[in-house]
Amino acid sequence: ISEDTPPLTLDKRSLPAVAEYIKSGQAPRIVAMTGAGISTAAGIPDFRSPTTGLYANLAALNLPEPEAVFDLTFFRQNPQPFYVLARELYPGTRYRPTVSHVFLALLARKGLLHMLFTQNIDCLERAAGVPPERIVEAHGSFATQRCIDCKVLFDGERMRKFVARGEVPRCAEEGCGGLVKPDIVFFGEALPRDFFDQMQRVSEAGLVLVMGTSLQVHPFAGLPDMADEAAPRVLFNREEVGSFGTRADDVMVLGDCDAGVRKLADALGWGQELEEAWRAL
Ligand code: CNA
Repeated sequence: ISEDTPPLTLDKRSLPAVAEYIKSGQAPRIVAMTGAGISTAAGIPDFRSPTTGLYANLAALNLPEPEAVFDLTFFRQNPQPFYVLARELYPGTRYRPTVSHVFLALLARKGLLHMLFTQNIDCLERAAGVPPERIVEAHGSFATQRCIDCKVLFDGERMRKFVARGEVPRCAEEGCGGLVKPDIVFFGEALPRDFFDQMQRVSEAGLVLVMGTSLQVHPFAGLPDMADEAAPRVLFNREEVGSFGTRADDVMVLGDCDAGVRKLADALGWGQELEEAWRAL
């Protein structure tokens, strides 16, 4: 679209116009899609930012390529690098939700969050107070784990101890001894059923917020395109991604996502509430 193309739904392609649209009550169903970029301010590196990214840090582990850490064939041969990462990211250990996470929790508290699709495995959405029934963990989570051979579930408390010690757990079933892996989606593995069951929520959205993702991993990357043409889509990211900029109501807020989210919260008159909720965590 060119600059002269008029928006279909918004008054203008701007953040204040998005705030007005939300305040008017025309967007009661907000669907958010998030990625590693909303957690970098918490201290968890993302995958693809050149020098600070997780892939760059994983170089120290002598992986054939960084993606190998989430590759099942590699995991069978050498599960240790994954467990180094698991120890680092394990929920409830070291990281605190960001302003962006808290904003999503605020949307939920105000009854505006229809669904949040996250690619993250750090569980910071839950920690921020987004109700679990409003979250689709598209790439799985550390909540459960099982043997990669016999698929029998492995006890959560025992798992926590193994991870804390940096040890690789093995299946406790008689005669199995297979490697145990958290139910995090590795490359080539199917996404959780919940993702496909909830996908239709995107087409029901009156507003779509995409935050901190490079939109390079499929099928997640296709979600923003499932939105109705009349539903404005807002991108909070350091860079342009996906098909943003091709629709009449696409608004791009480039830069740090916490900064963009704070601007939206201010325009909504929620600025103070957001800061207080974030500090109270
Ligand atoms: P990615 O491919 O690393 O992309 C991150 C995107 O966020 C990039 O476009 C960055 O420019 C952008 N970005 C980074 N920091 C900020 C910031 N502060 N403000 C605004 N934008 C920022 O990550 P994706 O999530 O898109 O890739 C999908 C993978 C990464 C998923 O499978 C995740 O499981 C996986 N991952 C998750 C975590 C986590 O759980 N926190 C961390 C690292 C990777």
